[in-house]
Amino acid sequence: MRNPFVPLPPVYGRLLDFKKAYIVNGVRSNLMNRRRRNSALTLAGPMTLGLIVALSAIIVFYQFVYLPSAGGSQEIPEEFLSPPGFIQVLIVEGSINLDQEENFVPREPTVTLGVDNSVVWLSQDPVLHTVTADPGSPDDFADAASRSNFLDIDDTFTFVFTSPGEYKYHCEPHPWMRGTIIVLGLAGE
Ligand SMILES: [Cu+2]
Repeated sequence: MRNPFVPLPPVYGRLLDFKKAYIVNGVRSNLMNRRRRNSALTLAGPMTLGLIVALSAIIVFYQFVYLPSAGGSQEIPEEFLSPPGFIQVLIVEGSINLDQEENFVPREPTVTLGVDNSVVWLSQDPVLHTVTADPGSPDDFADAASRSNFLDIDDTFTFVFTSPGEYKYHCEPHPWMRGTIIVLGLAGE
């Protein structure tokens, strides 16, 4: 054992100072690393929140500002939405009979936008029937003329067509019952 009262040779003392400095610096750099890591962590929360807010803003802008203005040129004219006239299609009695030629009457009427593009189906049959858009129909018609669009006797279903085209439909429980509405633009195309 070294006698503690004997002073250390100068070289050994310097060596200890070096060790101390090394340890102190090591602790200091560890602390700094931890501080850096902590500040990175405290930033993560607000940055995620900011990202979510920014994404929401973009979605809201796209849906409520960009889309309506992009579709603005295709705004539906008032006379298309509430035309003066309408066409009636009857679902006649006995429509479920396979050998009965008439079910949707008239089977293929032509309507004109702004004139009579409102179509009213009226059931005269005590059997439930549907007016169901064929697959691939435009969304507005497909949504309204759904698979569950059941009509009992004296029930009506009205749909206002707002763009030209051929709209095919059928009866869900009796798929041999088929009809088409031909919608013309004002210019007759
Ligand atoms: Cu039917």
